[in-house]
Amino acid sequence: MAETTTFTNATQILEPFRGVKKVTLEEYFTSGHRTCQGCESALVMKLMVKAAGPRTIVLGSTGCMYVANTTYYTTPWVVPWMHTQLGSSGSAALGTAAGLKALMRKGKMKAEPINVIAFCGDGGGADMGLGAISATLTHKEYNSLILLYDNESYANTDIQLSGMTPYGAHTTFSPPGKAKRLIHTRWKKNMAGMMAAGHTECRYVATVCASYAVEMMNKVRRALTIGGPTFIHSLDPCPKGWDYDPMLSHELGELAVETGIFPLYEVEDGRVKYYGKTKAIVEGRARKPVREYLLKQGRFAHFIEEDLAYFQAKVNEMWEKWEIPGVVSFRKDVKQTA
Ligand SMILES: Cc1ncc(C[n+]2csc(CCOP(=O)(O)OP(=O)(O)O)c2C)c(N)n1
Ligand code: SF4
Ligand SMILES: [Mg+2]
Repeated sequence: MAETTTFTNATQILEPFRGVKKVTLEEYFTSGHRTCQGCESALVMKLMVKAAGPRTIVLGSTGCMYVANTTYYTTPWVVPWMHTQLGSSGSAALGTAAGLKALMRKGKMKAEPINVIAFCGDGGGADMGLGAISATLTHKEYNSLILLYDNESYANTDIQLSGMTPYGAHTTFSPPGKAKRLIHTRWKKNMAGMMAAGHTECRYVATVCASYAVEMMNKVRRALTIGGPTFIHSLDPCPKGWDYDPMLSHELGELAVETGIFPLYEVEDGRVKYYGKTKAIVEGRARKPVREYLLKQGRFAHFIEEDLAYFQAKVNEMWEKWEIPGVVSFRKDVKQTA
């Protein structure tokens, strides 16, 4: 029987990669998947587990990153991987982290820090599994990372709209028609801001985009080493659901950031830090017009000038009116604070 050891919240030591040449060569998500050409979510899986390294358990809720990645006899996962129910990434992360800790405490396995990462799609994470993720983020005694890969639809079941689908987008649940041009008129949830604002003991929340691969991997490394439960929201262009040429995936990720639609930031111990192109925007660089991003995608092909203007005004509001631009939408009541 293994030795009994007191096991606290120790984490692995994963230093940030100082540039692309310093990134490790080993891959833990390799060939054998069947995602679409240009699928950014697949790239996110690859980068996520590359950053985490071999002593990692990955748990994945139902969705493209489960179904396309685990067709019988072909799996790209090199590390241990487990499927969990669509709304259960939070429960799976917490249960696995707690189980490992208990086994180590009882001496039934070697005491060592093992990364626990649970990923979920926007449907599984921001809609169905929100409660379980929220609970996990309050359990500071267990180390885990929940990574929400956001392709902005229930993609695996043929592109139904989710609470993360952008305003006005054409999905199979919101086809534009003659009588009604826009079926989906809800604004997208602010997941990372919500997680950071509502879980004050969660030490690390970040937004990432795989178009900025090294930065993305370094945010994963920070999330895995700070201790306790952490959350990352990744925006992933999806050629099938967003309806564009797969070669544009990287460019669309950049445009989402450069237009200010998807801000890149991290909240560490309650402190907000913008990074990359978002930091430049905060420091005064002009945002690109949202039309440069929207009109490259077939899901917005039915937009008229009025729709583009509404979308632009909402993004402007996020940058010009929010208490913490791009992060926290509350505003102080001027009368009370004056
Ligand atoms: C409880 C439950 N309801 C419905 C389904 C059917 N289903 C499987 S994958 C999926 C889409 C999930 O969307 P998302 O989480 O955004 O992941 P994506 O497919 O976009 O990668 C749905 C609805 C299911 N597996 N379980
Ligand atoms: S539908 Fe989108 S998320 Fe799913 S495998 Fe294809 S590109 Fe990836
Ligand atoms: Mg999705």
